[in-house]
Amino acid sequence: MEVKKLEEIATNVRKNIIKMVYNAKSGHPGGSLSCTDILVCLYHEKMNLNLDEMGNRIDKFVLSKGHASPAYYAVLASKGFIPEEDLIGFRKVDSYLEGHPTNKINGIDVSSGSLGQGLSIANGMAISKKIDNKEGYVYCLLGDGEIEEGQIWEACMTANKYKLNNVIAFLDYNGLQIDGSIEDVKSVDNLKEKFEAFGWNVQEIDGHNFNEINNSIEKAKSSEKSNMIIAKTIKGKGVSYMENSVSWHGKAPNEEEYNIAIAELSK
Ligand SMILES: Cc1ncc(C[n+]2csc(CCOP(=O)(O)OP(=O)(O)O)c2C)c(N)n1
Repeated sequence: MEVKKLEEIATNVRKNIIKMVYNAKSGHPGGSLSCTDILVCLYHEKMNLNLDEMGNRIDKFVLSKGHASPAYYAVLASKGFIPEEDLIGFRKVDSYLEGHPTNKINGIDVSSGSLGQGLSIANGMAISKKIDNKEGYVYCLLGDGEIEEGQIWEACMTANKYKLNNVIAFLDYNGLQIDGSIEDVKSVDNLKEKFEAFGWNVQEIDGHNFNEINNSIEKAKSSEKSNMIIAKTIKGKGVSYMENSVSWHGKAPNEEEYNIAIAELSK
């Protein structure tokens, strides 16, 4: 697909993120907007979403940073897993689109939201594929604040032990956490060297550049090791007053802010 088309899809996803969070009066816009381009590239360009003879999806995806559910739901809607008109029910009591993803939703295999667990689940899926000699990859999206959880590093050791070269993880490296920068909360510096020391193949890319996202996945597929793609991103990407601002981690825009956001994304 042409980059221009992917960008159009991503812009529509970003508008839906803003609409969902505004309508719910709660949710996480910043970290949803930062990972939008990665999700769009995965679902519209790279993942094999067909089912195998046992009814399992060939490529799997785990949203470990489950609070980015608005981005996930909007991308699933853009692929037809969820009716787009259902998005407006996000976080409402009578809607199935809960604040964090559940595996009751069409297209979602893993419930998430408690940070730190997704990579371990992805490993399990990848080991299962190896045992059954199944094709396909397990993609996992992590937050940079999330990797301050110890379980992530245990999962890195596990993936290396079992030589899980069918795991392709993305780190949404936006530099911000829930209430400060990742450096201030618990510094995770020298990330490339850290993941390499855990036995992973590591790439560093611009997480808003579709060509770089695309190429990094192709390179990962030819690696003998588990893959960590450190994607430099901007928290709140696409909405000027949300960009690089920790205050938009988990807050809904008011009516005026909503109108500005939609106008900016419509330019
Ligand atoms: C185990 C656990 N502890 C705390 C939280 C609360 N929490 C939600 S989002 C978040 C910050 C995550 O930061 P990051 O992974 O960088 O997310 P992003 O900036 O990409 O939104 C925290 C601490 C949680 N969901 N799970």
